Amino acid sequence: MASTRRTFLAQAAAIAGTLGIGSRWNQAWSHPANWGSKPGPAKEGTAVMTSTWNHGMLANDAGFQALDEGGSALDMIEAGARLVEADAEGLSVGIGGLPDRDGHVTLDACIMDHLGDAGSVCFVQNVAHPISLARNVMDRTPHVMLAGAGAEQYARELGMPVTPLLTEQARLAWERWRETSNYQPVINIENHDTIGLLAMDDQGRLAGGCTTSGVAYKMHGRVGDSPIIGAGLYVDGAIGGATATGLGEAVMRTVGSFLVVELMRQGASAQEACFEAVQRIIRSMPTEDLQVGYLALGRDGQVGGHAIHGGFNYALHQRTSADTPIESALIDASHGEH
Ligand code: SD4
Repeated sequence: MASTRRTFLAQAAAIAGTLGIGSRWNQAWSHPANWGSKPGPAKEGTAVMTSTWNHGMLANDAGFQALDEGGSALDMIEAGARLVEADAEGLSVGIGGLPDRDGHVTLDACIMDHLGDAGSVCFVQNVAHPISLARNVMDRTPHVMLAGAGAEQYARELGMPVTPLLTEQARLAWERWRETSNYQPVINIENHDTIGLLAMDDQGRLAGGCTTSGVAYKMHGRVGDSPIIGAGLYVDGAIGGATATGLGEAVMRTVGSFLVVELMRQGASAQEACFEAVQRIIRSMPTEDLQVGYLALGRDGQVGGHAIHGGFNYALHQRTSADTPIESALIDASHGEH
């Protein structure tokens, strides 16, 4: 890659200051009048990419590489997601993802651009790169979403490899789980199933994507928030984008990513909007045993993230002008730590 890169690992408090986030949100969410104006226009040449969890660092690297090779924000998203989907060691997302309770790896993914175009696949098996399948649904079909066998059939028609995705490591983990068969999804930094990605390219075009193997040991046929436009992902080119990770049922019930973007439209910062969307969940259901984290990118390049509980982080790569190197950070967005 042409740019030199400086990598910082930082705690939220330190980094939030340098990124200009996290100062007013804790009062502001309940006082919309205090919110600032909605995101201003992007500055030319200031690309940003942010992705959930530790694997977001490598995804963002791949995204910036795609950008350097002449790609758009959509290409950044697809490249970042594909990298994580291809990682057979990680027990989440794409190859190596943990199966459902019957031992089937079933994947969900979606992608959306600044024009509001969107593509999605859900409950798809044997396709290692559901993000690319979702992009093909967006680019080449009259539909937004394909499910299950139909999505797999479309992958075959496109000439994509169709092959079983259950690795030996994931099969052994499933065998161990079957000794108790206790469905209790624990979602935190060490243990999650998804990557959500948001990017803005140097022309200020926004895009987002989300790809997952879904919560481990779910019922066969269960689909979470990740492929649902408005729940696991939403992008409005004039305002910003948002993505979710965590227990999809809570995100779907509150249409979380759409909510985050609509709050930004009303003037909330990316950080304030994520905070308020988390409060909606806390106010509407018991949350002791469930985790949800939101990540948002405003059209002005500001990034925010917030979660119900500790143990949520995201990676942020940004270039402040066309000539500056990419700065990379891994940000702890745990509840109460901003
Ligand atoms: C789902 N939202 O299927 C996904 C799971 C997830 O980290 O994000 N896990 O509900």
